[in-house]
Amino acid sequence: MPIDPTKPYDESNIFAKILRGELPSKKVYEDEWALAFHDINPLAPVHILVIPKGPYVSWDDFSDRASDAEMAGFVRAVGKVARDQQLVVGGYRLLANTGKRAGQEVPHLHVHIFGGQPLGPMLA
Ligand code: D5M
Repeated sequence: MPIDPTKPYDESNIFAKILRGELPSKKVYEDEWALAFHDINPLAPVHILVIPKGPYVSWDDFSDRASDAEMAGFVRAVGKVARDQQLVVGGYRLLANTGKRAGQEVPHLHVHIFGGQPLGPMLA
């Protein structure tokens, strides 16, 4: 079910549980601001999700409420993960589904990193 953007942050969402260590993930990176792990249902040879550590429902919520330090830390983490995964030379794609029409399923902001193959004009 796509998320309902009118609802407050739900502490029981899957990514909140991963952040609290209550569910496992295939972690690739972690720092003060962000956690990155492999998507459970990869759509490309490299498909990683990067999430902020703070309780933000979506890109909309994050860009509205997060501090400058949280935003900078998160953006730097996304870039670092892509570099660490050797994606820069071949190229990669970032995607943040935001809200119902975009089909956002998990109500904790996540940026998808896709790479490892030619990606074409859009991923489904
Ligand atoms: O994408 C939500 C993404 O989250 C989707 O690609 C599957 C992924 N997902 C769901 N549960 C897990 C767990 N437990 N580990 C890793 N990845 C997961 P959206 O942009 O909301 O449509």
